[in-house]
Amino acid sequence: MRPDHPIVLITGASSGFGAAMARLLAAQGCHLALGARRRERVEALAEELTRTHGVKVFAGTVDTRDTGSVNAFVEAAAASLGGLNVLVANAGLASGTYRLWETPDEDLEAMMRTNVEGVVKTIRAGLPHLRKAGWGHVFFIGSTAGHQPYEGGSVYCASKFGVKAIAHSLRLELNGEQIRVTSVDPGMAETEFSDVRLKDGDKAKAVYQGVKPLSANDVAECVRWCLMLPDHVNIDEMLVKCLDQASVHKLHRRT
Ligand code: NDP
Ligand code: 8X3
Repeated sequence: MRPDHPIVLITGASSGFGAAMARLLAAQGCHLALGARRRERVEALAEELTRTHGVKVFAGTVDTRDTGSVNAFVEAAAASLGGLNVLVANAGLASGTYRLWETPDEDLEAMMRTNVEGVVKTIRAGLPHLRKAGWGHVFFIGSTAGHQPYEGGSVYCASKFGVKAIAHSLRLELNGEQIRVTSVDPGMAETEFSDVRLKDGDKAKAVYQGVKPLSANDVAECVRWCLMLPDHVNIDEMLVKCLDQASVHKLHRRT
């Protein structure tokens, strides 16, 4: 049975979806392990959530591209919190909007190493703790980019198609165990995502001009809902877009 206070590990908790999930799940009584490279941000969030919700929060630095860093973070989190029930492999990024033939190695490697390798490393390190607990839930954060490719997104889309494949394989591999596997796949959401991708605040703002995009909290709510369902119910994939986004290529912009 789902514990009354599940212990949830979230990567990429310094911003956007990860920070919003931490806030929403703390309000539900979940204990949390929060990781990202920007330590001061996760520490400040941990302090806020311990104070406001009285839950246990472990905050640590993790670079999900690095096996040693991931293993150390996961083991320290499990030791500090007394185990783990839920993994949210959220850390990820898009870097640039290059056509394939223009893509620099640096951006190619950043996306594939974080979005694909980092997700595998996080789940590989965390799964033994879910098995030991006897009840678990693994969340992938995919994207509409893992359903429909677009120009200037070949590598990012490939990474999110990769996330989809990994989620499907893991669900098959875990069949028969009390560990659910869900991929929450959002469309455009206003976080730091476009600042990171475009490295230009004005261009990042323009992405959302005239549109009401998803918020980080909307996506966090999807995770919360999937987590709180009865034990025998597994949401495999949740494709969620704002109403203004009918597809990757069709957006309603108010002028
Ligand atoms: P943000 O840029 O706001 O957050 C990204 C988070 O990932 C940050 O906390 C960042 O922390 C962390 N991160 C990045 N690289 C690493 C790394 N190597 N090691 C550890 N943490 C890392 O973006 P979002 O919240 O929007 O993105 C979260 C996830 O959602 C990503 O996987 C993204 O691809 C996906 N997504 C986003 C959508 C959107 O439109 N916003 C839509 C669909 C999916 P730090 O820099 O401190 O390490
Ligand atoms: C982020 C959504 O449309 O920028 O995954 O690829 S999109």
